[in-house]
Amino acid sequence: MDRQKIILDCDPGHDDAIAIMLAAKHPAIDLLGITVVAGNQTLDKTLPNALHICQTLELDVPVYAGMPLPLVRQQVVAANIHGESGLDGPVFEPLTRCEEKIGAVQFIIDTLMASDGDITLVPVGPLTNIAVAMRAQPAIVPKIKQIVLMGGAYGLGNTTPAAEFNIYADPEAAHVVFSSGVPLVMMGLDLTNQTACTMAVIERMEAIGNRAGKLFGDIMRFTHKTQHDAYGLDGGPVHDVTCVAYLIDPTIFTVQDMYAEVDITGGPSYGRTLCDYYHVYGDKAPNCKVGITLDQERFWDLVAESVEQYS
Ligand SMILES: [Ca+2]
Repeated sequence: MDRQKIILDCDPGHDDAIAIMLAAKHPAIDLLGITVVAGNQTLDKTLPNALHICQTLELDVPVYAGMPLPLVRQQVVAANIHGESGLDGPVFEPLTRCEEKIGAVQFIIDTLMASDGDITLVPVGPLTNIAVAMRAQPAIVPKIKQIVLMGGAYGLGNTTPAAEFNIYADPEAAHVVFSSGVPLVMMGLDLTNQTACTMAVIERMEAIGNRAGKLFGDIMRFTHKTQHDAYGLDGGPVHDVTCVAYLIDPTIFTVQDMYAEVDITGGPSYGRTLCDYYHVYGDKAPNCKVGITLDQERFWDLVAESVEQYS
């Protein structure tokens, strides 16, 4: 099996933590680095959260600090879902891991420029780091194999009626990415809300009995409650995990080619991903594969297979 080289760009975040869990150990993935961005919480929280996850799981993957603020808009965070720390629930040991000396944007640029065009970017937070890297060094754009991102929706938003959180948190950055010409895969809420992590799933992962299973339980028991209270869901969806799972086994998913763009006009639909589901534009070629459905049983089997990789 060819291991797929990826950079995971995240804002941990409960589902981000599970995405790291898969990306770091699944044999199909070669995780080159974790770049962190502000999103679910401010960067001074998401960065230590990423380091805590790596320390707890004993991962030696490098972690890079990225952009602390969105490009244009006022900062918004998702404390209603992820708590004050951005990763409420687990109790961590004191932090001994440190971030790397160079920043996330520089790491993304350097790594892509030195590559043979075989690296996939997996952004599962606001797209600030990716957009800044593209603007700082446009020569990286044709080097990116593809971008598999969590964000947006062709249906309803979760932060405004129109917009999903990751895109709403930095619409201008998302616009840079969606209009870049890089092949995109968009796992939006329509797809990711099909991954509600029920108590049965939590108990299954905990029963594996290793450090990853325990962390999975500590994390998902918290979002089980917040997602139920906020959206009436049966459990917390592991939105971000779908991107990593898609790279491991795309046959679990159905996707549809669409033209997608981001509303940056600042009106009530600010931050909406407009997805041309019915190809009504006619003259705008699809730029994005948009996630539609997934096979839940095979998805959770894949997550369990990843949790089992840990000691
Ligand atoms: Ca995230």
